[in-house]
Amino acid sequence: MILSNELTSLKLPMSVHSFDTKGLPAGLRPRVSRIVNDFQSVYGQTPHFVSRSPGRVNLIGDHIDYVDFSVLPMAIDADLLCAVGVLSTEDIPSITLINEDPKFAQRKFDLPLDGSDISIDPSVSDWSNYFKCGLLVAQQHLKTQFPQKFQEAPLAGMEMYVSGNVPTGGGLSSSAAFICAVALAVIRSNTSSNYKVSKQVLTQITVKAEHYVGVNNGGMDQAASVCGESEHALYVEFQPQLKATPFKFPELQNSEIQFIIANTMVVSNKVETAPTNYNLRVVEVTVAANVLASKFKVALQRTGNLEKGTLREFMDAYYSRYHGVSEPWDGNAEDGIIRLTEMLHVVEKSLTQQEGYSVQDAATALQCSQQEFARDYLTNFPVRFEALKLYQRAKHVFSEALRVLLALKLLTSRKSEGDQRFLESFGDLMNESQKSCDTLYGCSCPETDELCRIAKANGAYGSRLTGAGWGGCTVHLVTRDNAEQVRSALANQYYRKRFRNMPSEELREAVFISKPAQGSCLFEI
Ligand code: NG1
Ligand code: MG
Repeated sequence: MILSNELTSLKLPMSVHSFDTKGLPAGLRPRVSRIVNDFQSVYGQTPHFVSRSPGRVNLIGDHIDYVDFSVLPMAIDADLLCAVGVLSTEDIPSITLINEDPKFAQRKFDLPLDGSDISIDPSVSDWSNYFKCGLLVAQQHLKTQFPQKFQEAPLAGMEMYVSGNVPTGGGLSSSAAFICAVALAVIRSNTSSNYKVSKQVLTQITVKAEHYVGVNNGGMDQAASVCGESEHALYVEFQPQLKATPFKFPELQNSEIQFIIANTMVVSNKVETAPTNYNLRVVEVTVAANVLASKFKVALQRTGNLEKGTLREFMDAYYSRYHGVSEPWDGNAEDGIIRLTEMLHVVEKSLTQQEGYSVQDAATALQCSQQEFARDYLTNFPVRFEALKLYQRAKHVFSEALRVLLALKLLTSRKSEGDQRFLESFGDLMNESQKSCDTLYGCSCPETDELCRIAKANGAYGSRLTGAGWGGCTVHLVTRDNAEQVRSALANQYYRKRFRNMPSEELREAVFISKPAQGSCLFEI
């Protein structure tokens, strides 16, 4: 199978035969040989192929992908490899999963013989659930591509050996890396080696995979994991269609831009905390969009990521009604900056700031009963709350979307600026993003704040949480010249203080300099 880029602007052949290894991390070849050997020793035969998908770090733009505003992540070297042996069609189609890390216990199960969907129980937290998510979306893809073959027949069975080095619960998207590698593996196991799947399609089919384990996520992680390019940040747009455009970091005169990733070591289990954290935020921004729509007497299109409408749709509807601009925002940065700035004024003057909205308040604002409100907004995914902070959440979303556009402008029109000016301006945007995540979105934590404080005091230009937050990882903008100074300050003032005897190997995994890496790929063995 070839993972082609035909539908995106990215170039990278994905079959090992025409493999450009330049963009891949130096450590990958030995790891691929090792996983092939490990597969042989546990399954007694050579795997047919190895699929790979990396983790990601988001430079700026958190908690806005699910309302369809653009984000700026990059794939990282840490990744997930799946070595796969495909069972013959005569065998009972079963799946065996073995993970190199013994904390993920071996799993084995049969696939439904009639081609029906495999069941996933989101109330059970188990690594095989993520496998099943990847399998399910790949199966749906195969059913639409080859209905005669897959509509009522089982998928091929697989023996899989998994090896990953993306920290779990660390905000670097180990879940997306696993799901994307699995989806790629399932498609490869059930098609011929010249079947083509584009990166855009692989991203599209994996975007909603985690919904099956109960997380109402957006599409940033999958886009970054699949479409990553070495030396480039990715500008990921979700509307009018999914598009990942690589941008090279500007070259500095005597130095180089680098990013440090530092893990708070506070593990945030997204599935368990979703009712008060992630999914609740999705509800809050959805209610905010509808309250604003009702105040300004506009209708939301409801054609975007969220069934009940997004803040981006509110922006378009408002613009159409009050400025006579019926075309939705097309992603143009200048136009976006004007529209988002106006949205911030709109939020300021029309949403209640203080206590937030009770169910009663929200129902009144939406002119519906409390029961109708609960039915429409609170049932798809479980949530728990006392008050919905509509003002704070909407203000974060519009200001964060604005910062992404300002960051993009800096990346693309830097020539006239000096290096120092660029670093400071980009860093300021990251710092403002952190402040907004903390004070308006409530997704930071004391450990994140501490890492950001230490990094900035020791020369980082910008520091922020990355990904969902509530723990997990932080990202810091540095240059080649001061990277070591910032890294060792973090090591001494955070890790060595809190975890007295942290082995140096673990320290290297907790705080490291990261380069943009290549996205998903497949090695035929
Ligand atoms: P992480 O931190 O990788 O789980 C999550 C969402 C993203 C995005 C960010 C916040 C999943 C799989 N991913 O990322 O879609 O919303 O939070 O920007 O839940
Ligand atoms: Mg995740």
